[in-house]
Amino acid sequence: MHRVIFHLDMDAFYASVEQRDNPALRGQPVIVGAPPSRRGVVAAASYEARKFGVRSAMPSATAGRLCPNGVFVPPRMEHYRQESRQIMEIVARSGAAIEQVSIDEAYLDLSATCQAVGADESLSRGQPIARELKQQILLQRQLTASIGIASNKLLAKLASDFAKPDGLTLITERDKVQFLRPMPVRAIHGVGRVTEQVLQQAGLHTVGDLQDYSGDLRALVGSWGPKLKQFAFGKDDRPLELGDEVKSISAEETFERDTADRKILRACLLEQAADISARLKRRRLGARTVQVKVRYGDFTTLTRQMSVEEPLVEPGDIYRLGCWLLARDKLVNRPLRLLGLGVSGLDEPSAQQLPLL
Ligand code: DCP
Ligand code: CA
Ligand code: CA
Repeated sequence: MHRVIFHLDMDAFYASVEQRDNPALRGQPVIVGAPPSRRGVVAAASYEARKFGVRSAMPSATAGRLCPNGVFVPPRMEHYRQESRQIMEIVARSGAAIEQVSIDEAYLDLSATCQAVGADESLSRGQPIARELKQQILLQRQLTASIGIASNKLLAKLASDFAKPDGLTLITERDKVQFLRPMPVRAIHGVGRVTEQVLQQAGLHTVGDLQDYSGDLRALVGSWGPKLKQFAFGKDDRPLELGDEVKSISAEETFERDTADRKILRACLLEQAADISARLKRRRLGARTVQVKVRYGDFTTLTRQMSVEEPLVEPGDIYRLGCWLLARDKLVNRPLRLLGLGVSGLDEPSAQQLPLL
């Protein structure tokens, strides 16, 4: 069986939704996030704003400096989640098996629909299907998506990124090794900033360098070495994680001013616990692990987590564990810039926690 995998990713997702909903924003450098006068970061930047170097996760103040004419728009999370559901419904109608990886992206497995004699013949059968899918999303949601087609997740993701926005890129089995060669090592799934540095110090800058490397990558990156080598040649057998289970739910807040005020922090945690609990209940889930995240003025970020036997659902329970984690490790030993609360280890709540009908 030849694998045919799509990676679909919406273009400048939050910013595009805002531009669609408000024609005055079209063609403008739209920056979704906190205003530059406030603390906080950029969530999304329209392609017009990116010309000025504005990027997601950049402090809004920096974005304001880079792009003085930027139009800052506050995020509307519930609206984007709603939009995401509509898009994923269209995606689901393609008949593919789907792994949604984030609010605006998904892997699709079209192997069954596209089987042909050869691997590359199978892949090219995906092309009209991808074109049609992009067209449906444009017609029904007035938004553009980029799609990558390849024989696995690693390549499909690189392909969707390749011709953004409104792109459609197919990487054939024949071309994949060449396609990867000029890419920076950072493009490889799993290579973060630390690994990138280690590789660069060894003179390995591009994926081509990795392909040509005759030494043992294990000496550089440990047991991950052989896998990294395979990735460098475009080999990746990770399956799609099917089913639409969420793995974690979290909330976080950046404060207007760094604070160690217990009253403010407790109120913040309580609100986050209520939000998380509501999302758990909507999905009829409980959580076995609670995590807190703190970030100090100097951007040092710490997380602490703790697991319990019985899945938690109620806001009070999640809140108490959060408070306890903060206290146990004395995390509020100086003012916080950000406080976050999250849950994972999601599972059905135990029987006694189910509300009586
Ligand atoms: N997002 C965010 N904070 C980040 C990154 C992303 O809030 N640090 C949000 C806003 C984005 C959305 O998630 O619109 C999707 O993220 P992407 O990384 O896919 O980026 P975009 O869709 O904005 O742009 P691209 O066209 O590059 O995919
Ligand atoms: Ca996107
Ligand atoms: Ca994305």
